[in-house]
Amino acid sequence: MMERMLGRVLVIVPTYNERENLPMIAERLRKAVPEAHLLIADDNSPDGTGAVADELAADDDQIHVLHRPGKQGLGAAYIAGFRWGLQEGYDVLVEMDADGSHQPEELPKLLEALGDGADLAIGSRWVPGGKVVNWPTSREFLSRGANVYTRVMLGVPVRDATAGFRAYRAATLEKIDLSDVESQGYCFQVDLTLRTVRDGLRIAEVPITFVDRTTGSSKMNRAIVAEALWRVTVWGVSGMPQRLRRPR
Ligand SMILES: Nc1nc2c(ncn2[C@@H]2O[C@H](COP(=O)(O)OP(=O)(O)O)[C@@H](O)[C@H]2O)c(=O)[nH]1
Ligand SMILES: [Mg+2]
Repeated sequence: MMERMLGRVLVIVPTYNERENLPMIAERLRKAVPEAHLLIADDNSPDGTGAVADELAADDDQIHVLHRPGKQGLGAAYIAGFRWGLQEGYDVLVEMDADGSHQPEELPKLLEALGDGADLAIGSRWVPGGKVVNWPTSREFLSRGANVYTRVMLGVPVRDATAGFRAYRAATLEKIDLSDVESQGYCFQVDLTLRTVRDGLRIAEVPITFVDRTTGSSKMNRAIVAEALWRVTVWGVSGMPQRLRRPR
């Protein structure tokens, strides 16, 4: 019902070596939000995830696959997915991980927030009601620290700016300029959050329960953390004169 009001929904799932998770997440999504279409953006995973994706798409005309030549990072995969989705005329574009950390059963809450007027709905671990399950303490520490640093440096009024379970209105992605996004790794999420805030668009944070993966392995690494730290620092320092003149 909510989906009908919002128009056509495309859920983009980036994959790199998620062969064992992909059929599970596709099935759960199709059940939880039957109207939504799924776009799998695979970076030519060595484990054959791309072929699994093709099999799923062959059996279901609401499943689509974007084959990318190689591992170019989460940000690049999403940009390609967004471009595909905008070109195909979807009204809502969702970001969701393949490993089950983002529960498709919670997607209706994000779509509701868009229905209530948000331009971007973020599934948030760090607002009241948000939770993480089975995450190692080190990862929780990293995520909380990254979010405190982001808030201090950028002044964005968001508790979970690094979150990767989100729903964008197509109009939001059309307004924020995607052509000059350089973020390759997970700081892509912060990048788009900042652009959304700077364009004066409305962000709603919806509490979610983030469940650590039980199959496959995380692609997070030091280079991804270093890129995020570097870029957030540069954005923060370059935006600071403006923020000092325009106190909130
Ligand atoms: N296409 C693509 N997907 C990626 C890349 N890096 C991570 N992913 C996917 O992004 C999602 C989140 O990655 P994950 O390793 O679970 O990150 P974590 O949850 O922060 O440990 C998963 O679906 C990954 O398969 C990449 O370089 N390219
Ligand atoms: Mg994960």
